[in-house]
Amino acid sequence: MELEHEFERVVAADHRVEPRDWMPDGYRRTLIRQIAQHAHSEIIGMQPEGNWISRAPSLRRKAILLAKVQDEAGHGLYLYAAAETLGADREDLTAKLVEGRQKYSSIFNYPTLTFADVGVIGWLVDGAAIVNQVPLCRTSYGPYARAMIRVCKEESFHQRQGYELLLTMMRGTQAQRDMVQRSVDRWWWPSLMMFGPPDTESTNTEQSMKWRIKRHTNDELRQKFVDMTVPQAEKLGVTLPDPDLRWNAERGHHDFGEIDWAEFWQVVGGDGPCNAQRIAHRRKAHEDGAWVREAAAAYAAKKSGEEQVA
Ligand code: BYC
Repeated sequence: MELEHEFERVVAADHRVEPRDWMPDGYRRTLIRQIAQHAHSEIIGMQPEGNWISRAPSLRRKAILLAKVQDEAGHGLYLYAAAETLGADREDLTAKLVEGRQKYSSIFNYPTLTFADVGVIGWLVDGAAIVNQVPLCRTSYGPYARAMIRVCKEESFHQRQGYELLLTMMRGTQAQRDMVQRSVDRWWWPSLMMFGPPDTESTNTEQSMKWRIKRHTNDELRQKFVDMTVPQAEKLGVTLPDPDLRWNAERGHHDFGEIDWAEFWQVVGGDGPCNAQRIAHRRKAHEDGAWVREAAAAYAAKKSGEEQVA
């Protein structure tokens, strides 16, 4: 009872819960679920853009893209480390991912068909990620909140590189402008789905808000993203593919059309355009890396043996 009161006091005072503190089992389970899903998203998220590294149109674009994809690997690693502070086992999390027992963001199950998709992922996907993740810098669990600070700084660079790439293409030929518009048409709705199901169908939001793991609901963040993105689209000169999108002066927000939730649940359920390919690729990379893990473990064992002798 006393431990529970202390936990509630820490959360209510907006202080951070730390790894050695007592916490309810449900709080620990929810955090492991969300942080693991977040880590898996970063790691699987390397694939759609990684597809274009060898075909980037210039050395500069290739260097930028390589740096961005490497950042994503780094984000995945901080997040797996944060999950480990809760007692999760890294090997077990990877096994759950490749066996389809843990989720990753729906957005990474869509294909990258043209180089414009690299720009649109930066602009819309990283833009959505920032809106979702900036409030997570104030999430109640200390290691997750601290990881988010660095992640958000890097995401901000990712978002700008995407927007800058699109501005360059929009100043180019008509074919380039058409390529950008088609890419926006394909990524707009899946980007809105990144924020999760509507609040009325979100099973975890209420409890996660009470524990201050989540600081805003899915619909609040989705609305913020739409409001932020509309003027950026205007400046860029692209049309967002939603005939119902318009400013509502009464609400002080943009209204937007109905999201295809059947498509969302289909993709989350494993049946999106690229789910099988993404998981097969991840499984192969994990198997191909077995020798590195074995060598690292053998080296660590040898070192600790040497230390004990000394
Ligand atoms: N995709 O109760 P709800 C990046 C699941 S990576 C798949 O609202 P919650 C980047 C949800 O897990 C950014 N599944 O859940 C990387 C739950 O199922 P379970 C990734 C989804 O957790 C590379 C069920 O639906 N960001 O930026 O309260 C390149 C009901 O949902 C999705 C994060 O992971 C989805 N979109 O809220 C470029 C942020 N949405 O687990 C960029 C951290 C929902 O009960 N995560 N589900 O079986 C979060 O903020 C929250 O977990 C969510 C969902 C807002 C995503």
